[in-house]
This record gives sequence, C-alpha cells and structure tokens, in this order.
Amino acid sequence: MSEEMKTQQEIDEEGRKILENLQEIESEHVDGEYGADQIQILEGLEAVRKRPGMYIGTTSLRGLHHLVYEIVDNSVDEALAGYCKCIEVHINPGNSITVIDDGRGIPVGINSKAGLPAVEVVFTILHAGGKFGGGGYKVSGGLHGVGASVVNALSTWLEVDIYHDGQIYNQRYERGKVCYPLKTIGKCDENKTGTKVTFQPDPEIFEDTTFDFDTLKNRLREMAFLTKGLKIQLFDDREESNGKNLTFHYEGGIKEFVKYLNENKDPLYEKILYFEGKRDNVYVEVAFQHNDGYNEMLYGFVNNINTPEGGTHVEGFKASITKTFNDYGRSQKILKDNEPNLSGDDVREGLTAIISVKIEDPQFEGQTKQKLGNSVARGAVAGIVSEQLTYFLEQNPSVAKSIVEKSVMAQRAREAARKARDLTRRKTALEGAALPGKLADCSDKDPKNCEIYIVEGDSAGGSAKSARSRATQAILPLRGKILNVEKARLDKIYANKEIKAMITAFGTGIHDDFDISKLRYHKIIIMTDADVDGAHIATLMLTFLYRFMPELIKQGYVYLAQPPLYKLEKNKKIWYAYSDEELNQILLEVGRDQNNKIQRYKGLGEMDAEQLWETTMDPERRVLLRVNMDEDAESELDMTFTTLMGDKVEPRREFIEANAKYVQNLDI
Ligand code: TTJ
Repeated sequence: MSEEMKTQQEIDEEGRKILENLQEIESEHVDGEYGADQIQILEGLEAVRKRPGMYIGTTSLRGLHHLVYEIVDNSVDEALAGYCKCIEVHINPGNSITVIDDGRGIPVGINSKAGLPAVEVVFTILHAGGKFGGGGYKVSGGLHGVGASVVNALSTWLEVDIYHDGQIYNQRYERGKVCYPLKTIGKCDENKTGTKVTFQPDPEIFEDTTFDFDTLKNRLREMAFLTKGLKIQLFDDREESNGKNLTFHYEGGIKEFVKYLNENKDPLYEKILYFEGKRDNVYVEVAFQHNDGYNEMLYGFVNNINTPEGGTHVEGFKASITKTFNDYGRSQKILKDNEPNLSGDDVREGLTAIISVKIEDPQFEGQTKQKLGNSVARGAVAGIVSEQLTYFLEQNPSVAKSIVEKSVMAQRAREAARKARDLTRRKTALEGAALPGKLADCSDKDPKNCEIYIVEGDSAGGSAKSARSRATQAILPLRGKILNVEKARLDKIYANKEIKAMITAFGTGIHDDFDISKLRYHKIIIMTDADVDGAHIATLMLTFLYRFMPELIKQGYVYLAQPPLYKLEKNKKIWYAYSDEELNQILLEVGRDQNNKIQRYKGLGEMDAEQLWETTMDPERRVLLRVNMDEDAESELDMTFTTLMGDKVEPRREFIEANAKYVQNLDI
C-alpha cells in the first residue's frame, strides 16, 4: 500500500520547485541591493516582535515551546520528503535550543535575482501562511505555519550551520537581524549533510523562558509516532538535569501509537488494524484496536497537527466504521433482521484510534480553529477505510465477530441506560429535583456562595456536618469506594447510588442534558483521608467527574481538601502540619523536647468537628487544591486516568504519587 519510491527525476523536480518558490518569495521582498533588502526584511520581522501573539498565539510557556515545534517541523518535512532519518533536539544550559537533522541541508545557493542565499531568506523573510507552497504537503508547520523567520525574530540570537558539499556554512542573527553574510567556518565529511539551528528565546518577549522537558517530550513522541521510521532524540543538557535524554523511533508509526495508548488495557483482539492510502490527493493513515473497556479514545491529526475538535477526517472514519460493522453484522446474521442498527457509539465502545491525514490546503474551522473543514478528507478517509476494513473483516472473522458482539452488548447497555435515565427524568419533572437523602444542604441558594463537600465515609460525614458553616457549606457523605466508571458500562453507572447522589446534588445533569448554569455549588470539594486509600477514592471521584462532567474541571469548580497530617501540641498551644517538611519546620521553631505531643492523623475520623473545621473547612484558614486540566495534555491525561483505573497495579501507585501534577495549589 505504501507509496512507491520516488525516482531521482521526481526528487530533482521537487528540489527545483522549492527553489523556484524561494525565488518568488525573494522577488516579492527584495530589490537587489543588500542594504535596501535588509530594511524591508527588518520591517517584516519587527512586526513579529511587536505582535508576537499574532504569529505564535501566545507568549506564555505554550508559545515558548511552540518555537521548538516550528523549527522541528522543518526537519520533519525533510523526513516526509524522504531525506532525513534522525532529528536531535537539545535543551542547552541557559535554555537555548539546538535542533540538528541529517537532511539535505537548507539550500545555501545565492539566488541571482535576490543576491541572498536561500537560507537567509528562510530566516529573515516572513512567510505568510503555508511554507513555500508547491509540491508535497508543505503546509504542516505548527499553529500558523509561519516558520523559522518568526522563531528568529523572537530570539535574542539564532545561529544556523549547514553541512553540505564538505563545507560547514554558518550565519548568525540577533533579534532577527543578520550579523554577517553567510560564510563557511570549516570543512566536514563530503557525505555529511544536514542542518543545525540554535536559538535563544528572547526574555523581552516571553514571560518565562524555561523549557519543560515533559512538554517537549510529549510533542516529540507524538511527532515520532506520526512519522514512521523517523528517529527523534531529546536531550536535556542543562546543569541540573543529569543528562536526561530520550529516543523516539517507531517503525510501525501510528500503529505503535495505538499500542502505546492501549498499553495498560486489555485489548479485545491481538491485531492492530492499520489502513493506508491516497485518494483525491489526500494521504490517509488510520490505526485502531478495541480494548475491553467502555471508553473511546479517538485522535485526529492533519499534517501532524492534532485536531481536538475533529472534523471531516474524523467524520469520514466514524461513518465508515459504523456502516462497515453494520453491513458485516447483517451479512453474518450476528445482527438479526428485526434488530436495530448499531449506533456509532456502539461500535466505538472501547475503541482506541488514530486518524492521520496529509492534505495540501487544510481549512481549519470551529471556535478554536482546530476542526478540519475540507470535505474532500471525509470522502477520502471513508473510502479507504470502508474498502480495506471490509476486506480485513472477511480475512479475520474472529476479530470481526468479537467487535460486532461487543457492539451489540454496548447497544443493549445503552438501551437499558436510556430507560433508566428517562425514568429519573420523568420523576424529576413530576416531583421537582428531589435531593439525595444523605445530603445536608446549605441554606444559601446562590451557587456562587455555595460549596459542597463530598466526604468519604459516614463517620467523617457526621463530623463534617457538625463542623460546617450551614449557610454556605453542604455535605454529601459517600459510603466507601465509589464505582470505577472506567470499568463499568453505562447502565451500571446510572444505577449506582453514590453516583446518582452526586448528579442530583450538583444539579447540572450529565451528557446531553448537562447544563453548567444549573450548577448548585461553585466549589465541589473532595475531602478524603490523607492516605493512599483516600487518594485512590479521590481519584475515583475525579475519574467520574472527568468522564461525565469534564466542564466542571475545565472551568475550575473542582477542588481537593487538604486535611493535616500532624497535630503538634505544646504548652496548651496547637499547630497543624500538612506535610513532613512542615512538621520539621514547626519543630525547628518550637524546639524538639519532651513537651511536644505529636499526633499523626490517619483519617478524617480522628478529628473532632472543631479540629476538622479549623484545619480543613474554615475558608479563612484551610488550603484547597484546585484540580485543573491542561487541554494540551488531554491525551496524556486520558492515558493517566486509564492507567490508573486499569487492573495493572503498579502504574496506579505511580499515579497517586504524581497526582500533584494535575493539581494547582490555591490558597483560599
Ligand atoms: C529544501 O530543498 C532542497 C534541499 O533541502 C531542503 C531543505 O530545506 N531541507 C531542510 C531544511 N532540512 N532541514 C531543514 C531545516 C532544519 C532546521 C533545524 C531548521 C530549518 C529552518 C530548516
């Protein structure tokens, strides 16, 4: 299925086109004299420095990291063209970045019309929109496809080395301005080719210029998955990092991406389905596999950029698998004539899928411009998937059967869940929203003033009820471990008492009925014991909220209470410590001697109402952690939640320890 190897002629043709395009760009901006050119060029990059947000979206940490992706994208394009096998990314001491590839090297030839080497054009002329147009899918390039000149403009300095024809060429720029004409600085092996770029992001532009290893790691891993065969290495060469480095290299590409996402789950069948092809000038790759869980993890990419809002490529995929599995189920009589069709949700239950398309002129739509709009992608994906999936199902009847049977089960559960939901809906319509019996509600009716404490266990719930401030604090005690929604079907989830109580208490409804304006409390505070069990219960609750009411987390309504770990009593005075460090700090201040009475709290139940109020519930004195969701890391977060809730024990412990990462400290 893979494309045939390019002939030398095609390669030459491609190179010629790129150079031609470079010439066009040059002739638009340059009129011969070196000095005169420079003035115009500087105006271009000056605009980038004046309004960086227009070019990279934001000057926050996200924008900072975007600079790296802009540079790396150039090397990835070279890999897609078939000339680059390995990319190195170094975070240097002082937070400059070096990107090295083994591609053909940015052209150094001087264009007769422009009088400028192509490389200088690349770094000093603002390229509106797509990169150089012409041949291939050169549109990739990050957020706006603006490229290397923007990175140059936003760096205090940038240096490029090009290895070509046994020479090392070099040029340096400062805040976008050329320091000296392109020169050679030495010789290298005749056969060595490639490009090396080092840049130092400008602290005048960026709020924070410290790179985060994990952020780069995640994106580079994704890039490597999306470009099969390409090796990407990340090195943290900063003093404090101890030489941390990682290599990403996936011969199987997105097939291995699916394997990675399903790592801590049990797959429904061994194979990962992989289809590839080109239609109407859209290159399509999809890979998927079902696991025995109930959640859908479906990620779309267009020219290596992910599309959280989906779009035509994802629609084409969904439509085609729904139809193909229905057709197969009917033809094999697994679906009886009198039974209804499987819905899209049914066939996607437990599905992990990557849909990656490459398209020449992608149109992004939707509120955040992250949804593919080109109709042609819908047909291309649907056509390729339908054709190849139909064939695959014929060849692999046992896989086909297990998918269709799982879908039928999903269909039945969904029907049962719908009935249960209709019943509660009718009930509430008749009787008004009946609040759960266990809820001790607050008297204030303005949600802005109101908080609800979700408390583990009836006894702690009792203390919390006597401790609370009745006007604004409501208490909902839950018994024991709540249902793990990662491991249960919808019908069972809706039947669960604890979950029903939370849904009715919050007032928002769920799924299609979800309405955040009906939220009855603007703080939802999860209060559990400060031990591993407590952390696990908190995570189960967070998992439920994340899956069923993600908006509550996204909009910052969800908090974790922080009960103290220790109480220190000395000479009739009392201190509370929320960590070992804090206890040590207090002991330093009061002195370590025999008058110290230290109590280690194992659970909320060991505190009386007054202590609970003082330490954990009093808005004047407590510490709350707000749970937040980094939208960038949504796929990572998904991975974390499913890792946590899966049946393999080891990763779960890791998560609980790393929990703090998803949580933001908030003193209120
Ligand atoms: C363009 O067509 C002729 C042969 O070389 C092609 C090219 O530009 N290749 C290329 C560019 N490889 N790597 C780059 C590149 C690498 C970095 C790190 C940064 C930039 C801006 C470009």
